[in-house]
Amino acid sequence: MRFEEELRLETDRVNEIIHRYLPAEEGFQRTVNIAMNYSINAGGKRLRPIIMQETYRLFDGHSRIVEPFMAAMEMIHTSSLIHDDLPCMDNDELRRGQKTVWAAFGEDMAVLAGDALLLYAFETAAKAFSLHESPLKIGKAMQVLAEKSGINGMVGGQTLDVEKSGDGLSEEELDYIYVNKTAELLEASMMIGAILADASNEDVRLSGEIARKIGVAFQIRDDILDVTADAETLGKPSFSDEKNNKTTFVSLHGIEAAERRVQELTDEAIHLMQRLTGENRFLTQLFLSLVGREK
Ligand code: GRG
Repeated sequence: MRFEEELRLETDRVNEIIHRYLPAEEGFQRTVNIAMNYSINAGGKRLRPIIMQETYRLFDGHSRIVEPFMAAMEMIHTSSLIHDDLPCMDNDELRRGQKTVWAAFGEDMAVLAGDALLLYAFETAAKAFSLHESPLKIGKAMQVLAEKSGINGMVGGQTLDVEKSGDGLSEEELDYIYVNKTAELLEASMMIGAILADASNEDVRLSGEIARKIGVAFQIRDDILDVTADAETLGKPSFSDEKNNKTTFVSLHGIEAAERRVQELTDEAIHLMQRLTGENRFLTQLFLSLVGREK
C-alpha cells in the first residue's frame, strides 16, 4: 500500500478512537461540550496520536491501553489551539477550515472549552486504569502528559512567545520557544507510546530526543508555510506571524536556511531511530513526509 493511503486509513482509525472518548452533548452545561466537540471534530492531521500509536507498535505494544492516551493527547493539543486563537493571543478567526471557537461561540465559551478539554484529557487518560494493566506505567505516562503540557513544556514555550511578541529574540530564546511550545507535545506522544509498551528507560529517552528534533522541524516548517501557503490550504490564516510581530526562524534566517534546517533535523532524527530497539517503517516515512508537508 502506498504511504499516503496508509496514512489516510490510519487517520480514519485514529478519528474513530478519538470520537469514542468525546463527551455527550447533554446537560445544562452542554454548550461547552458542543464547543469542545466542534473544535475536535473539525479534524486536523492527528499527528500526535498517530505518532503515539506507531511508537507503541514500534516497541511491540499490542493492547488498547494506548487509546485513551491518544484521545487525551489530541484533546490537549486542541485545547491549546482554542486558546492560541483567542483575541488576547493570536486573534485568529479561522482554524481547521472553520471559524475558531471564540468566533463561533464567543470568547467566554472558548476559554471554557479550552479549559474543559484540557481537564477532560486527564479524565480520559485515567480510563486506562480500568484496562487491568500496570498502574505504574499508566501513572508514568500521565506524569509525562502533564509535565510536557505545563510550565516546563507547552505553556512555558507559549509564555515566552507571547511575552516577547514584537521584540527581537536570541537564538536561545527562539529555541526555547520551539522546543517547549511545539516539540514537547510530540515528545510526550512518542515517550508515552514507548512507556505504555514497556520500552526500556534508554528507549524512552531516545524516543523523546527523536521527537524533539521532529517537533522543532515541524515548527520551522509551520513558519515556512505561514509565509508561503494560502489560508484555504492551511485551514488557518497565513501571515499570522507577521500580523502578530513574531520573530520566527524564517524571519531570522530566511526560507532557504529554514528548509535546510528542517531537512537536517529530520535526518538527525531518522538516524537516531536506528538506535531504538525496534523498527517502524511507517513512522520513518511519516517523519520524512513532514519535511515537505503543505498544511
Ligand atoms: C490550554 C494547555 C493549554 C495551553 C495554552 C495557547 C497555548 C497555551 C499554547 C499554544 C501552543 C501552540 C498553538 C503551538 C503551535 C504548535 C503548532 C505548530 C500547531 C499546529 O499543529 P498541527 O499542524 O495542527 O498539527 P492540526 O490542526 O493539524 O492538528
